[in-house]
Amino acid sequence: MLRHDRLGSTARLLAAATVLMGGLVHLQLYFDGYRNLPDANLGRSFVANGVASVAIAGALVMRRDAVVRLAGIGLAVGTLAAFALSRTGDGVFGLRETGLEPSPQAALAVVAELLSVALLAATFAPAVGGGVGVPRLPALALVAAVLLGAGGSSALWARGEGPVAVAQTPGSVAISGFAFDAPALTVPAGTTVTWTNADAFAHSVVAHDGSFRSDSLGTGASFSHDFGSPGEFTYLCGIHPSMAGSIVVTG
Ligand SMILES: [Cu+2]
Repeated sequence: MLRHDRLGSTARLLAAATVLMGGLVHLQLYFDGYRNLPDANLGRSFVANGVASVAIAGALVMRRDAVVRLAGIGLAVGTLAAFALSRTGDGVFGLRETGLEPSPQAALAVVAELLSVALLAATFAPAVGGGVGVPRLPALALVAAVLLGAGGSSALWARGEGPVAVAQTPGSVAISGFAFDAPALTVPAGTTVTWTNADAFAHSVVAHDGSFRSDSLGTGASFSHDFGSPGEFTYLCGIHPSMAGSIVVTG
């Protein structure tokens, strides 16, 4: 019986760590750039995820109640659903990412949420048990949880590259803060326009008329297109469709 309690407590404390980790990744992404997305609901949802995660992680450490464990499962499942949604169609709240971008945050969060679901679901198995209140032996697990959360988040924050300097030359558009810094650029025919991503997040450049389309541009990457004939060319970011710009080519 005691053994079951310890198993359950350990699973619960490890789940506290993975729930915390998932929340910290969301907060880090928010402060690192997602707060700049035009749709404020995206930033709000990331902050809400972070706050809920910290609260549930704390409750998981202190309480064995089934309702807390169910809340943890609900949060993790909801986060995974939102993650899947952000990879399909129009995405969520103006955010449309691909695969496991941004790296490594996306992969970290997915693993953390999957582990949270698995560990918390396990506490409902009779062979594992829900665990006792605040256990003594798994205090080690608690320390490990805090260290994992703190270490992982500080590593995430430490790796953020500084802003990339982009020279303001004619025919250049810097991408920073989830925006094209020259959203309406006028150039003479024959100009080569170069977009450079100065953001910590991948972006792309996609013409509405299909005349040009970049790959996903990582930090510091650039894309150029020759504008030979006059006209107005509107474009957007293929990853964050709310980012838009236009090039007016004069004759
Ligand atoms: Cu973008």
